[in-house]
Amino acid sequence: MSQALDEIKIGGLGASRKRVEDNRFIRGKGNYTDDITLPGMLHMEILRSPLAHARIVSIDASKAWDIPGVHLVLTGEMMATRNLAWMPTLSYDTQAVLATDKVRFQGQEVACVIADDPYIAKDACEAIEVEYEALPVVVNPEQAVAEGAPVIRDDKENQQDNVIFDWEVGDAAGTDRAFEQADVISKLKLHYPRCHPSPIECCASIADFNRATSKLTVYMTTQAPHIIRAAVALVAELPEHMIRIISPDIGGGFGNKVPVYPGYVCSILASILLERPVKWIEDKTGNLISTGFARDIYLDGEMALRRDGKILAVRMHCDSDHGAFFSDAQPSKFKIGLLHSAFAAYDIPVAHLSDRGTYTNKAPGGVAYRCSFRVTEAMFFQERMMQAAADDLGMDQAEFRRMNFVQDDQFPHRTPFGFLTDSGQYGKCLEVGLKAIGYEDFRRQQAEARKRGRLLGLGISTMTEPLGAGNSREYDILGIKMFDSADLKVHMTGKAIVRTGAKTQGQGHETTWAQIVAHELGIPAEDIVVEEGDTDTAPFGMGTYASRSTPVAGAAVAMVSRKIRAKARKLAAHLLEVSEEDVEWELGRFYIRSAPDRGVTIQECAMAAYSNMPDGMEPGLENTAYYDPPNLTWPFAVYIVTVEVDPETGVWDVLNTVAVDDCGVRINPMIVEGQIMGGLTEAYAMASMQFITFDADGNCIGSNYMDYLLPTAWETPGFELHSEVVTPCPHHPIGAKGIGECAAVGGPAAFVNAVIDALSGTGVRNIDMPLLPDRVWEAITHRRDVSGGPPVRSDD
Ligand code: MCN
Ligand code: CUN
Repeated sequence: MSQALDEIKIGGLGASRKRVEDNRFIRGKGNYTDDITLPGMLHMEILRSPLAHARIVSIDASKAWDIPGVHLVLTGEMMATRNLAWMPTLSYDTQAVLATDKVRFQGQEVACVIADDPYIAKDACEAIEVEYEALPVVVNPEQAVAEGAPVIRDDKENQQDNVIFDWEVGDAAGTDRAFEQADVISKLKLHYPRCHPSPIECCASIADFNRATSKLTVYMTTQAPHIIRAAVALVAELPEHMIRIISPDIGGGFGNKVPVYPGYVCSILASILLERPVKWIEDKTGNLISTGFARDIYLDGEMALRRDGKILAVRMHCDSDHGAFFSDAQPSKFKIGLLHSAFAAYDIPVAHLSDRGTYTNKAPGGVAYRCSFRVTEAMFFQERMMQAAADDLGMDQAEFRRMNFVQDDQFPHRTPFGFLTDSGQYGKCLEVGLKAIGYEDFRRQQAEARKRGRLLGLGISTMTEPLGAGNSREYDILGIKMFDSADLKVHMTGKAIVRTGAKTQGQGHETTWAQIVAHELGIPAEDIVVEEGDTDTAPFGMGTYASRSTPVAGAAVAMVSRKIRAKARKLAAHLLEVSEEDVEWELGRFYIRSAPDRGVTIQECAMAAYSNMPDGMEPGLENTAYYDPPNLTWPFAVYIVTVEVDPETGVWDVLNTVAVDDCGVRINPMIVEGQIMGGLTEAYAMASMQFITFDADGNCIGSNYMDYLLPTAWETPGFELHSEVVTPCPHHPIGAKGIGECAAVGGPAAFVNAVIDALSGTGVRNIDMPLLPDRVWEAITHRRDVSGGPPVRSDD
């Protein structure tokens, strides 16, 4: 006589529940950092370096101090007296907070002014006189390692050149042997240009130090509030319990808001010195010119192939450009992010990968942008290489991938670089994608069109991404293990609040975490409020990036709900006057096994926890779970794009885009689709229009939205999404895998592959992103690759 609730109706697992956070966002009632005004608040602006590399001869701030309304001018010299001129980065490097000796990239922070309003502060910045002595500039890895290159990081005692690291992974000797056996060796060289996450809201902080209570409260746009609290405690030597970091609503993060930036540190010090709240709101140029960039990597690789299409080995070398400071947020053990996740979906016996990281006179790069560390570069190279190899073999693109996939019965599978993948149905995803795009038909149309001089192309890309960093055996940041947490309090009326160590920036956690609790406890999702981002109330967690929230914090939400259910079962047994073993559970209700119509709801159990608990039981119904995942989750996706290229102009239009994503069990299918569409939009932008480049003097080109292009709904093509392949994650409590970045990771190669496919027969193997019409036109007209670095737009 089951009275089980309908999970979808209560907003549980699989419900496309409307995003609860949108209630305030679409009414303009969001609470972003810039919406917050504190009594007595002052405003901070930053003076940035106009030069990319220069010695600082002198800084004279006297005119700035004289401007009425100016309260403080901070320079590197003053920071140094408090040991704050430099700060440690998340990758065991150091980064200048305010320059003392040299400036090392255009836009570097040189001084700060704190004033009554931001306009006075900005004017005062302009009144600061800085004398620079220009130095030779390095703008790419090749220049960085050239004979006689200036040493950018001469501040570091043992740094005699511009090399940050030389990292390798895999089996070099085994790979050499496999290459000797190859029938065909396919080669590919490409550049993944610098991109910028460019969230609509820039970085911001309001530091509020209260001398009377000794408490420092900082409102800020961070994706990882607890990491910031730890960093402030360690760097500024303030007691951790006296620091409260609050991330209010965030207007997009995309990885840009993971690192610690000088603006945060300066606003904190200014507030301590002035004993007043200090607000810093970064402007768009400041954001584009100085905060964490992504990619900027030269990839050079080759694949050893047997004539029948079997891949025997892969060899890859990368030169990655990290800018002036190595400030990647990445697991400490992996110097190249997770670039070695490349080729995880293919059954490749042996491989070797090396990467040399270099300093250049550019803003610190290497931060991930909608990417688990450097997975995007890995998947891009992988799928471009797969296409080139199939072409060299004269094999069908789909067939070549299909035959080399890790097959469904090969899991768990050890990848050539040592990851353990645990589940997937790669072949099935590909079949669904091919059917949806009408593969055979399109190939026929393509051949027909070719006869009439029209260039049609089809690009396939697949990706499997290691999401959910990560199990504490392998993953840490600065030694701190990468688990996450959830805290659940069920009130006496059966309503509840859940808090996690993650921090949503638009992903919809306020909606989806409630759905996990609803699924586990039968409490309707609308009765559960989700709160994140306040270190005084949220349990410790490593924050939201690398699509780790569902795999780690989301798992913790399920686990804490189960702890609550275990206690509720005891309460139910007490209320029903039977022993616990006689109690059965169905969604939202316990009942007596032998008398199913006698039962109590989860809400009745909650009331009993406050009013009628058994003797000896601790009152209340709340708990916390810390979750250390046994492995990463491995979502898989196939993206297929068809295009038409205009041979006269190089302009290309997307005809169709098909996405088949398998992220295991979907908590909220609508939110998952939103994530995929957003990711595909960014993928299209990277492939077609976005790059940030630098001229020979290190001037940043792309520091405004006239040069750095964001696609609007007008330019963005439509996407057809498929959700029929579901391979639950075997170790995640509800079988979910991450999804937040998949389409941005796997998408770019599909667009590029489609354009290259349209040019087949011309001998063109590569055009580097972005595939601007002039580059495509150049490739068509001169029948040559257009690769080897970013396009430089300059006036000469
Ligand atoms: N989800 C689901 N079912 C799954 C997997 C996820 O319903 N099987 C839901 C989640 O519950 C969550 C959303 O989809 O509401 C994304 O979940 P997840 O894949 O766990 O990713 P995170 O929440 O950790 O988000 C991080 C990821 C990253 S790293 C970047 S960068 C990015 C992205 O999310 N930045 C974003 N998507 C973004 N979307 C918006 N709107 N804004 C950003 O800044
Ligand atoms: Cu990788 S950009 Mo997201 O990890 O915040």
